[in-house]
Amino acid sequence: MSKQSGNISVRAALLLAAAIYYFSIAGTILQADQPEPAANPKIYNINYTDKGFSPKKLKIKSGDSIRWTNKTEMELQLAEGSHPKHTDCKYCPHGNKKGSYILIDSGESYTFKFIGAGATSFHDHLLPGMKMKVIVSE
Ligand SMILES: [Cu+2]
Repeated sequence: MSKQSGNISVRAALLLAAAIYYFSIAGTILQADQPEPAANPKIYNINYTDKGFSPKKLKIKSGDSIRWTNKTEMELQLAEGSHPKHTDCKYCPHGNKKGSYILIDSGESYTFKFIGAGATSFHDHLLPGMKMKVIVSE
């Protein structure tokens, strides 16, 4: 092996080491700057029938969504919080104006994404006995 080719392979090894170091540092910085991605956010289906919500209790993670589908012949007035005001809602998809709700017509669906841990409840504002619970973990 000549002296020159020896120098080239040392240089190449140094460049490679520098590149590995640079990308490992860059990777660390990028990871630190980005918010932790939700691990595989999911969409959970809730059917609303004449018997009420199904399932009636759901445990999900922050970043997951619920899709309610109204399978009744009536409209569903989906409300979070205590009937009739709904102003104590935690996620407040309908806002937190007194008596506000999400209108889901017969055969239609509505999807909402939950951000942040907490426990809450939903009901049909027209039939407030029809209730369900949602528990959201981090
Ligand atoms: Cu209500």
